[in-house]
Amino acid sequence: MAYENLENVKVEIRERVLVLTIDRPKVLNALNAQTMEEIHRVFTDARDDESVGAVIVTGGGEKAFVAGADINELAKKNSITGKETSERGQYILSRVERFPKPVIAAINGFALGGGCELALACHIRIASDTAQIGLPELTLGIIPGYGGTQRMARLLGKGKALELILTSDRVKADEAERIGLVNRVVPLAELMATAEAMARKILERGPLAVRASIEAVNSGLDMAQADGEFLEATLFGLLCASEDTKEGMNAFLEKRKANFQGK
Ligand code: CO8
Repeated sequence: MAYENLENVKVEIRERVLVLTIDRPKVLNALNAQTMEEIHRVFTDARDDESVGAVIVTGGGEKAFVAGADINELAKKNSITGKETSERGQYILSRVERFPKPVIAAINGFALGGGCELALACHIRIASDTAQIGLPELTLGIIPGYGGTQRMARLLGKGKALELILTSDRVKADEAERIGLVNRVVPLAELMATAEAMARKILERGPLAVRASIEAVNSGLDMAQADGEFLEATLFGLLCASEDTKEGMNAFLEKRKANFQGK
């Protein structure tokens, strides 16, 4: 059975939108190893779950999305276990990034360290006006270890990413929107409704095209542009053979709403 034996995260599916709540509010939803594995299990189950078309990731409680990796566990790492933990987290967050259905981070407070890295792995980030986002790892004498050095630089550019990493400064929501770290800022009370509305808008699009777009953007960023364009054309060609594409075109020509089946 899917989504079973979860202690540190909560799962709720509302009409094809799965809301994944990281739920350890006493420690501001810090990501211990068990929580990371539970996140991995939810995404693994949701990948094959046809009743799920989109995922929203958020934090339990009033204050935090996720305030980082659990420092109680980090304090015990040596060079071997530290590297292993970093690699495991990178793997789990790359599964989030490459998830074939849209993943929206609803950032409801502190998104720090590993929490910021989790948000960076999501496809779209919506923040509440109470959010504070940053990579404070250097204050602990470590560096971001869940892909943050790579994703932050790709999202913001090298200069801004290095500024935020080296200073460990937290940015408030309006600044995060200005620099492109989040897509949109809304009042806290409107956060989940805004994330859900965006998920529902994407659910109206052709699901195969949604999947192909995520793949083209993710894989393309790791390629030379000409190779990325080759991938784009190949995915475009594949979609032209799908029933969804025929339905999308016919619906337009017949002046009706498309009824996509994901085929
Ligand atoms: N880990 C463990 N416990 C935490 C964490 C955390 N990351 N963040 C907060 N807590 C705990 C606090 O210890 C506190 O517990 P208690 O009530 O028992 O004292 C409780 O949560 C509430 O926190 P505060 O009292 O500190 O709340 P404040 O509102 O005063 O402050 C802050 C909120 C500013 C968010 C503050 O809690 C803070 O600075 N937290 C740590 C933020 C941080 O440094 N995050 C980065 C962690 S390192 C990381 O994420 C590395 C990722 C890559 C790992 C690679 C694998 C090897």
